[in-house]
Amino acid sequence: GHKSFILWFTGLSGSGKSTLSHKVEEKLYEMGVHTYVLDGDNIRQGLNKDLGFSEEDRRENIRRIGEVAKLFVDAGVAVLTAFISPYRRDREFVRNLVDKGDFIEVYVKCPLEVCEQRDPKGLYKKARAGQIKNFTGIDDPYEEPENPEIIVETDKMTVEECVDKIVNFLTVNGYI
Ligand code: GGZ
Repeated sequence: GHKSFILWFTGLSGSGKSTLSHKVEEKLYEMGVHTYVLDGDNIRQGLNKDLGFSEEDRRENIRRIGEVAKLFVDAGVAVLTAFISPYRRDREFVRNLVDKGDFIEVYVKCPLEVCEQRDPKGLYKKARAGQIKNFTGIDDPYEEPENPEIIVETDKMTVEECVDKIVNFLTVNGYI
């Protein structure tokens, strides 16, 4: 058996949160861990489609995701979340929703310049052109985690190295 927990990925758009959460999920699945990934595709298109990107809406986005993640933990599922979650106090709110140790913050660290070069959806370009307002890192804040359980630097490490660091943390600390 295994403990259920929230693996909370936070970082800029294009930092690699979605990629890493799905790769870690694959590894956990192979190890027999029951997992679920919450990301923009299944949350911002559904439950949270009434929310935008103001500070208030981002807060409400993260609050609802936290409450849903908590339900998964109650159901015994290891939940992985991939949201920018730019505000420290919103991430701390979720941390405090669950038992101590059940919230594992993963800072997906990558310089803005690198995220902007990747620009997989062309959103940074639009933000620079003023076609998207309040874009995180351009004209909206990102508050770096102060004490994340895990930091992965996606401009310096391969995807495989990042995944191994996360899975190793879970193993060494008895989560899996
Ligand atoms: C940041 C935005 C914005 C603005 C649309 N700011 O790269 P993506 O496309 O797939 O990831 C981004 C996603 C961010 O949604 P989150 O729910 O993760 O944000 S938060 O945690 O702050 O609530 C980006 C896209 O939505 N996107 N407009 N203004 N990202």
